Amino acid sequence: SLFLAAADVISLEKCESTKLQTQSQTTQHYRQQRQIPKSKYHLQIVWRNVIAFVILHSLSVYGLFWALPYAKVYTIGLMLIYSYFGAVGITAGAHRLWAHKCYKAKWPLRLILMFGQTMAFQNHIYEWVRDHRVHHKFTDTDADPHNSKRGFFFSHMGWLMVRKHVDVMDKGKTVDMSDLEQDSIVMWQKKHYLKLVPLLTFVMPTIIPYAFWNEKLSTAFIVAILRYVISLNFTWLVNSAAHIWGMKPYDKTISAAENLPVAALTFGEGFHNYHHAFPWDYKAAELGNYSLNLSTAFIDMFAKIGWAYDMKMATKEMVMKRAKRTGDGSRSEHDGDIWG
Ligand code: ST9
Ligand code: ZN
Ligand code: ZN
Repeated sequence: SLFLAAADVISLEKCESTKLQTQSQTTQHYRQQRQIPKSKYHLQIVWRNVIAFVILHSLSVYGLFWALPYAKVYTIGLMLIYSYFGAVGITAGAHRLWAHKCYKAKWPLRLILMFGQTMAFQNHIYEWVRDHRVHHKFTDTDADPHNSKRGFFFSHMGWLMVRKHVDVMDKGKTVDMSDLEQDSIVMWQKKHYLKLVPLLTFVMPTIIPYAFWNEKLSTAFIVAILRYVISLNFTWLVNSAAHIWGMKPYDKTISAAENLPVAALTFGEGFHNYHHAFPWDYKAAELGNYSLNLSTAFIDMFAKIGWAYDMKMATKEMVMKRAKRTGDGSRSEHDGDIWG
């Protein structure tokens, strides 16, 4: 069925490689298997992923016009709840907690974030974080999984439809992942990901509306797909649009930019120039503007009950100093924030 085809996106190619290889053999084996000389790069399209994304996007267009308008209000409510938890699972979880260690979280919060991150179906936390740390360490080089120098489409979704550049594997090995290996919640999700992801992303949001408020199975299923595809595209905009368009008040030498529309669509992850300048700041923005940064609001809410703690934040002085040294001049000395 469809969701299994979608789950296949992550499973098939990996099964053989993970089972047969040890970590240290991977790159060498990968080259031999595909006959890639050390220096050369061949663009290799992974057709299974292309097909999966074409199907998912086609169903979403159908869903937007012919399923969503006929869906029951509770089904739409569930879609919004799913969007919220999927989003914070990525932003407050995979991104700010696990990839950048911007704050610490007690296990109940990590459990909530892990399930939210699974609902987002953007690879398991371990893989998401590894790719993201490699993106920060080698931004806009061949070792960057979604190198924005290769254009909007590649950095948006094209990178998920081709084999990775060998530099991603080679240089990616220098990234330390031992902190995640010690997080039992992360490792539990990694182990059970292929069962959890279809269940949480597609089966549950199809069955729940059918069982509890008599929604048509097909409507519930298409709405679940639509929710998934919208959240994917919003997320991908951080890698594409926010690496192309916007001001660079903190560092004009990098492609990452302050992109307000993207920030609004991604729970506050579009202040990307700031984020690349201060990746450890838990707000991922200079100011904690809740309306544009629902992820910061989420973390602060859990800080109130002590489940989130040790939040890291750049001081105004640090930010000013950096803006003066490397910024494009768009952050005035009097502003608290370039957006006023
Ligand atoms: C998705 C991810 O959509 C989106 C990430 C977005 C990030 C955005 C960040 C911005 C901030 C946050 C914003 C949030 C906003 C949220 C708002 C929400 C409204 N380092 O990958 P393999 C090695 S996923 C080190 O198979 P291939 C490693 O040994 C969408 N080593 O390479 C690995 O083996 P193992 C759904 C690395 O064969 C081996 O290489 N999922 C690294 O070239 C092979 O790795 C999909 O579509 C590294 N970074 O295949 C799945 N990487 O893992 C798509 C690899 O065993 N993925 N190695 O250790 C695939 O099918 C494949 O990965 C591939 C490449 C075809 C793309
Ligand atoms: Zn970036
Ligand atoms: Zn980041």
